Amino acid sequence: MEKILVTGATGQIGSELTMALRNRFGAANVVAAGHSRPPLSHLRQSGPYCRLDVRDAEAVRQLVEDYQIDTIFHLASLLSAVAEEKPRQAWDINMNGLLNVLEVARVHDCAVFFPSSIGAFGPGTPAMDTPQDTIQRPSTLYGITKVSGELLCDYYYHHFGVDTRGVRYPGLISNIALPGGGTTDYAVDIFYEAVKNGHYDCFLDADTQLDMMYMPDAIGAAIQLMTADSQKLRHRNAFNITAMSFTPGQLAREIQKHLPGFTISYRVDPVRQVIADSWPRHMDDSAARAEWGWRPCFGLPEMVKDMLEKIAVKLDKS
Ligand code: VAH
Repeated sequence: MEKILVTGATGQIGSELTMALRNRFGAANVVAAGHSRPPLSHLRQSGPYCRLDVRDAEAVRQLVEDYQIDTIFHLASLLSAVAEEKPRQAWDINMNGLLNVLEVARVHDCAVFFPSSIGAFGPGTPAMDTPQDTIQRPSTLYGITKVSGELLCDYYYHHFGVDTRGVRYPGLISNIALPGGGTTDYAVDIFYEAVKNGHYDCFLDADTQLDMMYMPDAIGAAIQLMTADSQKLRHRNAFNITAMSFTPGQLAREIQKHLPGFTISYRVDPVRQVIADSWPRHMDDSAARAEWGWRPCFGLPEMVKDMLEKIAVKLDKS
C-alpha cells in the first residue's frame, strides 16, 4: 500500500481510518474523499482532501489516476436506518458507488477494502455464534446492499483478479466522528447523554443483544486485513469480526460503574428495533483469527472507561 484513497472519509469509520493510515503510511499518501458531511478540521489540514460522489464513475476514475492510487478503502455508504427511509438512494450509493470503485480498481490494478456488516445477515441466519459461511437473506435494504456488495467483491476477485477484501463489522463505537443514521448509534449516543445529562432515552429495547466493537479495533482490523498475506486468505468478502456483544441494559450497567447516578429509559423506535431484531446476536469470528490473526483489544469494560474519559474531555466535563 503506497497510495491510498479513502472514500466516505468524513464518516464515522473514515474520519479515524484516514488519520490512522496517514500516521502509518504518510499523510501525503492518503487521499481523503468525502461527500455529504464536511471533513473534521484535522482531517482536512493533515493531508489531501477532495469532495467525491462515488456515483460519478468519471470522478472516481479521475481521482485514482490523478493520485496514482493503488489501494481503495471504500467506506462511502448509507447506513441501515437511513437506507430504510431512502431505499433507492441507498441502492444507488451503496451498489453503483461500489461498482464504480471496482471497475476503476480492475482497470488500474487497485486493491479494495469493502466494509460489510452484521446487517448482511437476516432473520433466518443462526443468531448465536453466527458461522462465517451461512445463510444470508437480510430483510433490510442496507443488508441487501451489503450481501450484494460481498458477492460483487468476490466476483471481481475471482473473474478479474482484483484484490478485494472485506469484514462484516458489528456496531461501531467511537468518540471522534458521530455515527450517521445507523441502528447501533444508541451505543454512541448513550455516552454523550450520560456525560451531559446523566440520563439516556434508548431507541432499542433493553434486551436487544448485538455485536459491537470499539473504533480502534475496527481501524486496526481494516489495516491488518489489507496488509495480510494474500496466500493465507481462504475467504475474502467478508470476514466475521467482533469484539463484544451486549444489550443496552448491560451497557447502561457498565456506565453506572463509573457514573452511579446515570439512568436509562426506553422509547423504542419500531423501525430500528425491527432492523436490530433481524441481525445476529454474536458472530463466530474464528476464520478471521485463523486466516489473518484478528484479535480485538477492547472489551466492554475497557471501551466504556475509555469512551467516558474521552467524551468528558471533549465536552469539557472532566
Ligand atoms: C448501522 N452502524 O447501524 C451500522 C452498522 C452493524 C451496524 O452496519 O447501520
